[in-house]
Amino acid sequence: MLKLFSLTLCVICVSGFSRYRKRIPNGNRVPDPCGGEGDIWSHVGHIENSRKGDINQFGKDFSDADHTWTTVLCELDSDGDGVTNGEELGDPRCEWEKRSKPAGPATGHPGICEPVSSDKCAGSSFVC
Ligand SMILES: [Ca+2]
Repeated sequence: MLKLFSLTLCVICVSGFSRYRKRIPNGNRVPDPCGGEGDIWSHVGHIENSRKGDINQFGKDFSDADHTWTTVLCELDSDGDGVTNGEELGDPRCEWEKRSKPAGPATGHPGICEPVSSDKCAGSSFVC
Protein backbone atom coordinates (compact mmCIF):
# COMPACT_ATOMS: atom_id res chain seq x y z
CA MET A 1 0.00 0.00 0.00
CA LEU A 2 2.87 2.36 0.89
CA LYS A 3 4.53 1.66 -2.48
CA LEU A 4 1.31 2.52 -4.32
CA PHE A 5 0.97 5.77 -2.35
CA SER A 6 4.61 6.70 -3.05
CA LEU A 7 4.23 5.91 -6.75
CA THR A 8 1.05 7.99 -6.98
CA LEU A 9 2.72 10.91 -5.19
CA CYS A 10 5.72 10.67 -7.49
CA VAL A 11 3.54 10.71 -10.62
CA ILE A 12 1.71 13.80 -9.32
CA CYS A 13 5.03 15.61 -8.67
CA VAL A 14 6.48 14.73 -12.07
CA SER A 15 3.34 15.77 -13.92
CA GLY A 16 3.29 19.07 -12.00
CA PHE A 17 6.82 20.00 -13.01
CA SER A 18 6.24 18.78 -16.54
CA ARG A 19 3.24 21.08 -16.68
CA TYR A 20 5.40 24.06 -15.68
CA ARG A 21 8.01 23.28 -18.33
CA LYS A 22 5.31 23.49 -20.97
CA ARG A 23 4.44 27.00 -19.79
CA ILE A 24 7.75 28.56 -20.86
CA PRO A 25 9.44 28.50 -24.27
CA ASN A 26 11.88 25.60 -24.65
CA GLY A 27 11.08 24.52 -21.10
CA ASN A 28 12.27 20.99 -21.86
CA ARG A 29 15.47 22.14 -23.53
CA VAL A 30 17.17 24.58 -21.15
CA PRO A 31 20.93 23.96 -21.23
CA ASP A 32 22.68 22.96 -18.01
CA PRO A 33 25.15 25.80 -17.25
CA CYS A 34 27.38 23.25 -15.51
CA GLY A 35 27.10 20.48 -18.02
CA GLY A 36 28.52 19.57 -21.35
CA GLU A 37 26.92 20.14 -24.71
CA GLY A 38 23.47 18.61 -24.82
CA ASP A 39 23.00 18.45 -21.04
CA ILE A 40 19.59 19.74 -19.95
CA TRP A 41 18.51 21.48 -16.73
CA SER A 42 15.21 19.80 -15.91
CA HIS A 43 13.93 22.05 -13.12
CA VAL A 44 14.41 25.56 -14.47
CA GLY A 45 12.86 27.30 -11.47
CA HIS A 46 15.17 25.56 -8.99
CA ILE A 47 18.69 26.31 -7.81
CA GLU A 48 19.65 22.66 -8.29
CA ASN A 49 18.88 20.44 -11.25
CA SER A 50 16.32 18.60 -9.19
CA ARG A 51 13.11 19.57 -7.51
CA LYS A 52 14.83 19.23 -4.14
CA GLY A 53 16.67 22.52 -4.51
CA ASP A 54 15.40 25.91 -3.44
CA ILE A 55 13.56 28.12 -5.90
CA ASN A 56 15.85 30.43 -7.89
CA GLN A 57 14.97 34.02 -8.85
CA PHE A 58 13.46 32.91 -12.17
CA GLY A 59 11.26 30.44 -10.27
CA LYS A 60 10.15 33.26 -7.97
CA ASP A 61 9.43 35.57 -10.90
CA PHE A 62 7.56 32.74 -12.68
CA SER A 63 5.50 32.17 -9.54
CA ASP A 64 4.80 35.92 -9.26
CA ALA A 65 3.52 35.76 -12.86
CA ASP A 66 1.05 33.06 -11.77
CA HIS A 67 3.15 30.43 -13.59
CA THR A 68 2.41 32.08 -16.92
CA TRP A 69 4.81 33.30 -19.63
CA THR A 70 4.07 37.03 -19.78
CA THR A 71 5.78 39.91 -21.56
CA VAL A 72 6.94 41.22 -18.17
CA LEU A 73 8.49 37.84 -17.25
CA CYS A 74 10.01 37.55 -20.73
CA GLU A 75 11.62 40.99 -20.54
CA LEU A 76 13.03 40.42 -17.04
CA ASP A 77 16.63 39.40 -16.48
CA SER A 78 15.91 37.23 -13.44
CA ASP A 79 19.49 36.04 -12.93
CA GLY A 80 21.09 39.44 -13.58
CA ASP A 81 23.51 38.26 -16.26
CA GLY A 82 22.53 40.94 -18.76
CA VAL A 83 20.40 38.64 -20.92
CA THR A 84 16.61 38.69 -20.68
CA ASN A 85 14.65 35.57 -19.81
CA GLY A 86 13.14 35.67 -23.31
CA GLU A 87 16.53 35.83 -24.98
CA GLU A 88 17.79 32.91 -22.90
CA LEU A 89 14.71 30.79 -23.60
CA GLY A 90 14.59 31.44 -27.34
CA ASP A 91 11.84 34.07 -27.33
CA PRO A 92 13.78 37.35 -27.82
CA ARG A 93 10.71 39.30 -29.01
CA CYS A 94 8.45 37.94 -26.25
CA GLU A 95 5.90 36.59 -28.71
CA TRP A 96 5.78 32.94 -27.65
CA GLU A 97 2.43 31.43 -26.80
CA LYS A 98 1.83 28.12 -25.04
CA ARG A 99 1.99 25.11 -27.40
CA SER A 100 3.64 27.13 -30.19
CA LYS A 101 7.17 26.71 -31.49
CA PRO A 102 9.64 29.21 -29.97
CA ALA A 103 11.48 31.60 -32.30
CA GLY A 104 14.79 29.89 -31.54
CA PRO A 105 16.53 27.43 -29.21
CA ALA A 106 17.18 28.11 -25.52
CA THR A 107 20.69 29.55 -25.30
CA GLY A 108 20.99 29.95 -21.55
CA HIS A 109 19.42 29.40 -18.14
CA PRO A 110 17.13 32.23 -16.99
CA GLY A 111 17.68 31.53 -13.29
CA ILE A 112 21.46 31.07 -13.14
CA CYS A 113 23.92 33.84 -14.01
CA GLU A 114 26.12 32.70 -16.89
CA PRO A 115 28.89 32.10 -17.60
CA VAL A 116 28.98 30.84 -14.03
CA SER A 117 32.67 31.61 -13.45
CA SER A 118 32.61 35.05 -15.12
CA ASP A 119 33.26 38.33 -13.28
CA LYS A 120 29.65 39.47 -13.76
CA CYS A 121 28.47 36.37 -11.84
CA ALA A 122 30.96 36.76 -8.99
CA GLY A 123 28.16 37.93 -6.66
CA SER A 124 26.08 34.83 -7.33
CA SER A 125 26.09 32.11 -4.71
CA PHE A 126 25.58 29.44 -7.36
CA VAL A 127 28.41 26.95 -7.80
CA CYS A 128 28.51 24.08 -10.27
CA1 LIG B 1 19.46 36.28 -17.65
